[in-house]
Amino acid sequence: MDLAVVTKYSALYSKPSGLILQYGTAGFRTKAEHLDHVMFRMGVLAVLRSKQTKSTIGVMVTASHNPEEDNGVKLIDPLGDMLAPSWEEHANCLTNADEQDMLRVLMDISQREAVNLQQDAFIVIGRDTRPSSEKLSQSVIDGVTVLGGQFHDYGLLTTPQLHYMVCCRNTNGQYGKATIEGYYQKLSDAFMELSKQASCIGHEYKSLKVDCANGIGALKLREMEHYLSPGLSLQLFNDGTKGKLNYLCGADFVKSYQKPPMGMEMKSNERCCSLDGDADRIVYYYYDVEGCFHLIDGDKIATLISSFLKELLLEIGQSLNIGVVQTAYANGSSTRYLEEVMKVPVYCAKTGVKHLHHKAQEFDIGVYFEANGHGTVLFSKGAEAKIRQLAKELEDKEKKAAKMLENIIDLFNQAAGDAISDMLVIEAILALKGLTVQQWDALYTDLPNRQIKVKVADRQVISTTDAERRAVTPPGLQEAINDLVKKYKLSRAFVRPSGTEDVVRVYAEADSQESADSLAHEVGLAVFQLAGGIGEVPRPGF
Ligand code: 16G
Ligand code: MG
Repeated sequence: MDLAVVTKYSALYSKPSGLILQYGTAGFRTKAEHLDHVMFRMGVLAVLRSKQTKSTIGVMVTASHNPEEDNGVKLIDPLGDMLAPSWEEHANCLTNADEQDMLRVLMDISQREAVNLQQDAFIVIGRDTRPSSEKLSQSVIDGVTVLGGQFHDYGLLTTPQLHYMVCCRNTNGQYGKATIEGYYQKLSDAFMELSKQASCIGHEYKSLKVDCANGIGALKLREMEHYLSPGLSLQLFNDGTKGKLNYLCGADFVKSYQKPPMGMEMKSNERCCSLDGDADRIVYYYYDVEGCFHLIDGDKIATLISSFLKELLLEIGQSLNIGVVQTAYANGSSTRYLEEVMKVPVYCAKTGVKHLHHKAQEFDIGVYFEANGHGTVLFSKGAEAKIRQLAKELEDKEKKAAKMLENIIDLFNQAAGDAISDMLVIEAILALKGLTVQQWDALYTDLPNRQIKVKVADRQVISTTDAERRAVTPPGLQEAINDLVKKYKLSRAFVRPSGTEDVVRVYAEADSQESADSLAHEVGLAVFQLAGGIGEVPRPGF
């Protein structure tokens, strides 16, 4: 490796002075024009990680649900999962190093991680549809090649598709073929097999309206459509031909504002869903006959999926342990329903997919979803082998159930939560159980809730414990929250510093919307007073 060349190239991607970025819950994210040096350096870092693990590493260029002008990057580890925390630290050091220190930091990381610089490296790259993404992914490629890494540029991909490719490449194709056709084939085969089991698929299960957030999901669903025919026909909205990415549409918009996306034609009781800008999140919704909007979020998706899995496990007589992982944002009604009605154990993890994913790996079958629609199901190696064996050995009804479970294993993207794969699982389950969207929604009623943001001088003065459900600092804040919560019925509230925005997030739920709004406001005021608030605390509902 010629270090002089690294220095020379690095200078072409000079870091804007004073810019400090953090590898947050989902990688680096900021305005696209500030990211050139980050991309180059993440290309370099991916090569080091690949040399160290002797595996293919992924680099995804996307800022997910953020505005079109933003961009971002994240690295994907060998099993298709998120980058290991110690390497997130390396990513911070390398990205924030001044130009003259960049090479020293690079060598320091190599030494600390015992990277053999002579080892081969292979990187796969994907990008979303943002206008800035193509150029930025070229900067990643420059970073990869300057350190002598080999690469394959998949071009436009959803984030979960790149996770899938990395997983396939590092498991010798056992997980699937590392091509876009391989991905479509694997998912659609499993979906079609499942659909065949639905005794009489009514017309309502054959079509679905999808809001694609004007993003990559639209392109990829168009490509996939014919693989799903005649099982499911998709009507795509916000497909990127007219509107702006994530603008007044997409899963984040629908979940945050509890309204339908712009540009969607919805008739009452019609099942609709929204993906986010990189298609790793999904929420469902419908209008009832009175014109009232109903959101079906990640919590209800987890409930539908885990109840279906539990039924199948009962049929095949297996006591594989199943656990559901949520975050503090999960609606209290969903947790109660899962624990008390469905009798499945529920665990709470910190916000951010990697924390849920990690926890879900502890079970034979780990179902994880954030309320915002990120999630998937993980099957342990043992559980998967057992199910595949039973699908061969069992007979009649039991065989059918085991085969369905086998198809479900193949239909989930176990490398990462995937809106396309989740959508197909949900569609299959609804058809198999003959459930309408209203019946699904009626499993339980969400407790009214409210989220607000409070600006403070330094959000890091807030630290939390117990999976973000209790504040440790500043002193007195948790006591204040406890006193406020006592004033309302069925109430709960917590605060946490955001991992993606310079704000403190406040969540409150209670027996009525007025109470939830008022509790959120009061907790916001406590944060403002005790944590150095700036500006004003939003007053929801007024
Ligand atoms: C990121 C996370 C998401 C989390 C959100 C929280 C991934 C892929 N994405 O988008 O899981 O819900 O951050 O944002 O991990 P916040 O910290 O600003 O509330
Ligand atoms: Mg996303």
